[in-house]
Amino acid sequence: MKVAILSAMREEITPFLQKYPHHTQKEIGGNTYFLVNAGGYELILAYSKIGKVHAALSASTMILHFGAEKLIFSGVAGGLNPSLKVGDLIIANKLCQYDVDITAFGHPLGFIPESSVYIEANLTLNALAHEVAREKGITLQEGIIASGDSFIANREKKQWLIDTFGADAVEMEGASVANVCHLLRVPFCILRSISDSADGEADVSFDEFLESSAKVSADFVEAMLQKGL
Ligand code: OS5
Repeated sequence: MKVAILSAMREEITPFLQKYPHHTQKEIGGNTYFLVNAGGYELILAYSKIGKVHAALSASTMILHFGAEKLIFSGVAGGLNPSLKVGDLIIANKLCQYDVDITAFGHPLGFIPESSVYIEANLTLNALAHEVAREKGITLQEGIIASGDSFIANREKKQWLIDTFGADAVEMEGASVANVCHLLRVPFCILRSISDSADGEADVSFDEFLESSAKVSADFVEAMLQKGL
């Protein structure tokens, strides 16, 4: 089975490249795609660069060019729900683009005609993630992830995301990947480990915990692969 593992930043995909050092690589559209056969899977690994446009291009390339049949996003996020601390894991049950605004036409924030505010993740992959978490004694929270093209480092914006979208975590790519996968009918799972709390100290926390939280997420994805997608 061809499985895509996508991250946004080099630091988020590096733990996978360390796990699977014997890869070949191909450049498309300014990104490098790393191809590896491991554990009975044909893995396609990449980091997209930051933001929704980059992530959508990479997800599309992984599916339409490389033929990925399932996609897992692995990386870090800002925690909005106070129960999420640095290093904790969250999988999205649904995702929204908080920066879509055509409210001038009477639509709710985040809504796009012929689409919807929220895109739902794949129940089977999420159930597998919960099963892995249970077996390994890892706490895995499921919740709403809000995506937009801003690094949130502000208490008021954080509260707005919670109040407006019921969001538990914030990042800059997940909802665009979810949209691509939904439209191309590829089951996906968005997994993130918390690097910061999207507040006034977020930049410092992010720099400190990017690497360690990225590894938490990557280790969990590896366990999902071992369990069997
Ligand atoms: O990919 C972006 C979203 N990620 C999740 C995330 C997040 N998103 C929104 N708000 C938060 N509070 C979040 N916490 C975690 C992480 C990433 C955030 S943008 C980080 C940019 C860091 C950076 N900028 N320049 N460099 C690093 C140095 C550099 C220079 C050249 C080439 C590469 C890096």
